[in-house]
Amino acid sequence: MKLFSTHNSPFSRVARIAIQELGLSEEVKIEYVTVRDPNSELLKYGPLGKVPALQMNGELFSDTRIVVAMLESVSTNNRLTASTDNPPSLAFEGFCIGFLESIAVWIREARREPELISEHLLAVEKQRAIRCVEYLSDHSNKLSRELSLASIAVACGLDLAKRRLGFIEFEKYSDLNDWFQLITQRASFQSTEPHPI
Ligand SMILES: N[C@@H](CCC(=O)N[C@@H](CS)C(=O)NCC(=O)O)C(=O)O
Repeated sequence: MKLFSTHNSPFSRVARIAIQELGLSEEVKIEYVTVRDPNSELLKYGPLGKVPALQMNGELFSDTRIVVAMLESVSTNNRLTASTDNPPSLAFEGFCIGFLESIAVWIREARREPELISEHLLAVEKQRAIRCVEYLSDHSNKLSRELSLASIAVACGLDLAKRRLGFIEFEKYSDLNDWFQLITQRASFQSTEPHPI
């Protein structure tokens, strides 16, 4: 199995953390590729060109949740994704992945050429992040209960928002901040830290 990744994509980081937490580090080779590049190695495997992408059983699996679900299918460790048998967990997982996506949109916007930046979009995403952090603080028991795709996605989102945007709203909420400090001490998080830019 091969995971296509970049060093700084938060979605790739979720997949790389999942590989370690699922005990698959020996089985999955990580290949670092470029994105938004017509010469990207990844385009030899499929037209999408997005990371993470998992090559497995002759298929290229895209989208973080699908990648993590496929990794889980060959792991003997506990699962990370929520089951359809547990609608509250599944709803929370969808929220958490959506939160990470919104942070990625915010960062992408903030890093455009100054004349191309939409202040409106920045404000929309900041407001969304503030709302979501408050919601996460009210539901921090769901994050701390067990390691999950949901908790990994939120931690990667908060970590990147702090590093790239200086967004530290979550530090106001002690339960959420304590959980964040703890989860980011895990070896899987420490070894996948984004590079400075
Ligand atoms: N919803 C996708 C998002 C993946 C994504 O947008 N990845 C970014 C890196 S953070 C990417 O590969 N972008 C390359 C591009 O837009 O061409 C997932 O969950 O995997």
